[in-house]
Amino acid sequence: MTHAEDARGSSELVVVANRLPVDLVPSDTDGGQPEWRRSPGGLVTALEPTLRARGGTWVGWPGVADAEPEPFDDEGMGIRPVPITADELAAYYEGFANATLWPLYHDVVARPHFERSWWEVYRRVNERFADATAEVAAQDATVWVQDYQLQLVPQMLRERRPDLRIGFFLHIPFPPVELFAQLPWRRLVVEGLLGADVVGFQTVGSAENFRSVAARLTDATADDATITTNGSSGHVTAPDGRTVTVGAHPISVDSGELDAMAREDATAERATELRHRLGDPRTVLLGVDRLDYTKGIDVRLQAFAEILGDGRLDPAETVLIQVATPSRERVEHYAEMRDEIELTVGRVNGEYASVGNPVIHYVHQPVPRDELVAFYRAADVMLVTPYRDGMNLVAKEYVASRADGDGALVLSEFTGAADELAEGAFLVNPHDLDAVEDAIVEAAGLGTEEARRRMGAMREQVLHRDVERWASGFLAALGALRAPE
Ligand code: GDG
Repeated sequence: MTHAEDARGSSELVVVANRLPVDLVPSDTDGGQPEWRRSPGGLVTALEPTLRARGGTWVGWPGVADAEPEPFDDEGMGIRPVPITADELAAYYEGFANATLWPLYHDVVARPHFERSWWEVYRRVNERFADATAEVAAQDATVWVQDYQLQLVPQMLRERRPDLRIGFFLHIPFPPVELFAQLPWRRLVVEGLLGADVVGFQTVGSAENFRSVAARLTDATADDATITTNGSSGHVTAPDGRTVTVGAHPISVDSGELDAMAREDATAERATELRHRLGDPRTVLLGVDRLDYTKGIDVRLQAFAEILGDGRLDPAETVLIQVATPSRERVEHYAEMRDEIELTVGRVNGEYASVGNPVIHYVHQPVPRDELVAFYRAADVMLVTPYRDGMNLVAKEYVASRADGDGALVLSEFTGAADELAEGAFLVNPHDLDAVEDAIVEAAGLGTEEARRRMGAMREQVLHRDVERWASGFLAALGALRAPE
């Protein structure tokens, strides 16, 4: 018996993610104890109730380097921290995850760095997550591993605990073989994923890419089943003869809660007040993103500038709010991009704004969630223009927040969300600046009836397919729950 088998735990359901649903926050006072603080997010909202109901455990990093907090029970949900040192974070997280995999998986929109030393640390940290999971999982338990930081965990876990049902979900796109093949450790990554029983992706396209990559780069074979977002999956026979189910499970948002928040009088009042503060313009355009080069913030700023320059929208009657939340500031690509975006904002305002009336309001700070919902409600046109995005929750949050049935969405066709929102959104190719400009102008001039028709179609999708349904659909594919109706 190995040590891991010896130390078998009692959790029937284990979620493994880079971050825990709680953050360890250093104390304000000298010598005080650090405290745990809840970190909100869709994944947490969707999984917490199921974990609590089943006495499950969440395995993840507590959010601070070099800390080794003890495991604890959070109202029926186990919390199992995985410690990571500052040096490991630089190599595993900022390096391999965010400067190698992130750009590679997003169509190489920035050049990925391939660093041998980062790979070694990525492997070591994945092993630590697998060890921690093997310790807490009960006999025959279900384990659900999340995202690109932990792609080696399924296989490592299977070696330690062959009794487990293992699922993996990738939140970002899975690239076509022509790009994925650049990765020096490509075979090891795919074999890592094939350790799972179910591998889930945001879109049919990513699931298909994975099946062909597995067949081309490993000894696995793929069947010729058709994958759909309505529940049909394909299969890959792994090199060890196991069947791995590969499917599309598009993630979503807590639509009901956003809809309810948007309906509150306080939200409507804040939205009106916000428009008033902006000078009661005719059209408010909005972008909300982590400041990331994949999000195409530069595209929409450039499109907006040209539209004003061509006189297609009047700078005296049009305002763009761009919320660009600070993100990954220690990764080189991000610092460069921030400078470029801020330069463009300054330039466009210099050219088209009058004193006291900027045409672009740029916010480089996190906005509280209720304020964000008021922004969504205040915006006539939402701009979501990534070069590539796994899903893009902002698009779905905007739709869920339009309880009034108004508003228009300009959406890049290279987001996962475009697969579901094609009927109501203005779909654009973000590389085609003329097309982006046309879509923005058309969306801004949309008549009420057509706006309501389009928004109605999108709301039907988003309110029905919420994040709860996503989680239960994936767990059902894994055999851990009954399929949702
Ligand atoms: C990855 C994939 C996939 C942003 N600024 C503020 C704020 N946000 C919230 C948004 C939204 C979330 O952050 C961003 O989610 P996205 O889906 O748009 O993008 P990523 O962060 O890149 O997420 C993506 C997702 O994983 C889930 O699978 O959809 O494709 O890249 O919820 O609202 N929230 C608040 N203030 C802000 O300033 N409160």
